[in-house]
Amino acid sequence: MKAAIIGLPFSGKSTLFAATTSHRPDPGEMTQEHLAVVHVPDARLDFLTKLYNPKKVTLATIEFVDIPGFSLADAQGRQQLRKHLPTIRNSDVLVLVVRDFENPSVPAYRNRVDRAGDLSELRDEIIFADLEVVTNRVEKLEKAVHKPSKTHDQDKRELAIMQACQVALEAGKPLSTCVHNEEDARVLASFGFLTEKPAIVVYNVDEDRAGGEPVEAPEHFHSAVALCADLEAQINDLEPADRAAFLEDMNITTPARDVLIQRCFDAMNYISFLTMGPDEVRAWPIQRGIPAVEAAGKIHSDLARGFIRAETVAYDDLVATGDLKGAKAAGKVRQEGKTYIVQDGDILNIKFNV
Ligand SMILES: Nc1nc2c(ncn2[C@@H]2O[C@H](COP(=O)(O)OP(=O)(O)OP(=O)(O)O)[C@@H](O)[C@H]2O)c(=O)[nH]1
Ligand SMILES: [Mg+2]
Repeated sequence: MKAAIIGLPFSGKSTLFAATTSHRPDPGEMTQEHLAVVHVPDARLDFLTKLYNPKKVTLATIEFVDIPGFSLADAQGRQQLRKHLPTIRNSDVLVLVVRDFENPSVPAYRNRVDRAGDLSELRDEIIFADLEVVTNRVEKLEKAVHKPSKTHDQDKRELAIMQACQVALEAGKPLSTCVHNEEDARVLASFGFLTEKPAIVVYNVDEDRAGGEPVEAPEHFHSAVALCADLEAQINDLEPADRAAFLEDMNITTPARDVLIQRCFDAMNYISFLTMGPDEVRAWPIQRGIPAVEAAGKIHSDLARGFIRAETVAYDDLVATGDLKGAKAAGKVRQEGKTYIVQDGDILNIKFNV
């Protein structure tokens, strides 16, 4: 999973990126994109590790990419956004950082701190970026359907879909509202439209509000959160043993890093299944709702091809019964077939034959 951190200039994107990934871009590289991979914390693996003392423990990962700020006040700034569109289109989830802190030494965008105004400006620009692509496509398809061609029927259907997209965007609605069936999803998929991606808003607040105030997700956003990126980055720089005391002092229950990772997971509708054994204990991120055979395919295509059954135990049942032997004795180990919908925390042992 790849998450793009985007926003207006000086909203604190690189600071949030540092708080999340422990990677601080050099001051001289502020106009470049930065990429870092973080491990998704999963306390369940600790228990499994104690049971098996495996050679390897593998956590799920998320890639974060820090996109330089773009001003929407002039053509040059908007050009700046265009430059980074391919990376943003290639991401799965968007993290919009909105400034909500006073800091006289850092000029605020348009010289005022206005989180609602900034967010709506940002949102409009994202919608506009998609609208440009959709409009181009509509124009091309309108010409194409007037000529005989092998793809005529397909072009006509795509045109209808794209026209509906155009209407939605012009009304300020994201393209996520335009996906009603598999064909819509397939037609839109190759464009990497920004407004089809789940998006999270991070309000970057002053230090005295670092404890996080409840914030409602604005319409069409998956969720919103308030945090102080600057403080979180400083805490993240501390030795792990010293962090807890600081977090408590600042009334922060969960560090920004963990909050952001969890939000991205939730926005993508991801869960994790687990595998365990003496070689490796591992968390596997999957989309909620996928069947066991597809989950097996994430491990290796052979496991999907030769799938026989998934020996399954829920993590909580394993903990309650002590270990796999205990779980078996208590009748908690189930034999599930190809279509079984994998649940968060399921520990799977795929039986297969190729
Ligand atoms: N007071 C305060 N200052 C912050 C906070 N977050 C970031 N800053 C400061 O704001 C300045 C800009 O932060 P960056 O993280 O570089 O902002 P950015 O959004 O990456 O900026 P661009 O990439 O240039 O658009 C830095 O001097 C930060 O120290 C915050 O939560 N509170
Ligand atoms: Mg930056």
